[in-house]
Amino acid sequence: MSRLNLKSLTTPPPRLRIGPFREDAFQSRLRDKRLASILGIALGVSFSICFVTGVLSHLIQHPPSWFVWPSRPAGLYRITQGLHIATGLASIPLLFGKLWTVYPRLWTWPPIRNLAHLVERVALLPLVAGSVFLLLTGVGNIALWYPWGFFFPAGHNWAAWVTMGALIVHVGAKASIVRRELTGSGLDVVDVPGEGLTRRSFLGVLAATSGLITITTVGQTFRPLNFAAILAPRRPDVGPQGFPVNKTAAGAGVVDIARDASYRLAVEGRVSSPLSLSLDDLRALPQHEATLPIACVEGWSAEARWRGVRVVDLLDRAGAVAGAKILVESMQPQGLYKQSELNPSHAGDRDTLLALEVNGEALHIDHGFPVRLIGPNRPGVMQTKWVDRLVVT
Ligand SMILES: Nc1nc2c(c(=O)[nH]1)N[C@H]1C(S)=C(S)[C@@H](COP(=O)(O)O)O[C@H]1N2
Ligand SMILES: [Mo]
Repeated sequence: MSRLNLKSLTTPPPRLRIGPFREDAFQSRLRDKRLASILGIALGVSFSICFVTGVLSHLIQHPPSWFVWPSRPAGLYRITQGLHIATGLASIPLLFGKLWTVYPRLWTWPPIRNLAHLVERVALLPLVAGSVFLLLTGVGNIALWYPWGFFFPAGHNWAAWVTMGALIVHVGAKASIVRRELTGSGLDVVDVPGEGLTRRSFLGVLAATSGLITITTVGQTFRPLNFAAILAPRRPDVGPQGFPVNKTAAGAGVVDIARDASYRLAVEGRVSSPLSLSLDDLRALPQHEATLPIACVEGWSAEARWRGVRVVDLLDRAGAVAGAKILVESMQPQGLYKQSELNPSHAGDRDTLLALEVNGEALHIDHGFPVRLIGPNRPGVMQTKWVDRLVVT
């Protein structure tokens, strides 16, 4: 093929050589395959950790029949969800850097070379849109800011599967380029000669930005960095009785019923002798203490010393069928989180309590007075407050 022909195949016709199609439209020497490969690997790792921990959190809250989340180790969910939020936040600068590096390639000529190229390019739409959507809605959610009309967990989960599908196509299409770019000289960031920011500095700025975001937020769950958590939406040590509240008693509409002296805890369903216990009855039962964290899905966690009645003791007393699932219901009249489920592992754990006290005081009403559920290795959203009924199912 003559030089002329080759040129006419890889550049647009003259009348289209405008805007981003101009030959000199993108001049930065930074936008090369090597930088794109390094950022691609970093994002691949952070997105994968974020995806696996996110799917895990979803399975724990909506368990299909084949999935059983154990009650031990007690702090495992605190770690997996901490990682979910931390990797998501750290991905933000990396994604911006990656999009800046590769977007000139949107204007390559010819737009479509063959079927594989078409598939690869079509997959970019869900990949880029999905990634931006996931990081934006994630940040919105941890800031309790919902400027959208859909239910966050469902939309976020659905987008994650689409994005990861597109990511697999993308990795398949780019694997050989990445291998070529990064083998031989390994991961060493050799710079192309010329002026302006070097590749090494550009990566350094992105890494530093990700690191700064991590250091100023991860203290919301990682205690040693608590002092630096200036960007965390929640301070784990700020709130009544020294830890945060997501849903207040007023917000849940339970202020009056929670304080009503005629309070009774019912234990019913598949039991031989249903129970109806007043607060004094509960206080008269054997009390047990456990130090357990509230690990909110939004990424903050706070440990406290809880004291109350073991759920397993109440189930024994009521003669509940063995190995059953337990529905934990609150007095809250409506809302998605007014009840939660205890699988047999959680129901049978000796540290799963109906707590009456925290850190040596009666529960604050915003922490669930008169009675709240607290158990090891559960998402915060399943630590139901203002409990008035256990149903053995
Ligand atoms: N009844 C009820 N219990 C609830 C909630 C709720 O909205 N209603 N929110 C949950 C969430 S999302 C969290 S993180 C924890 C927070 O507990 P705390 O306010 O004691 O820190 O309570 C959980 N228990
Ligand atoms: Mo939560």
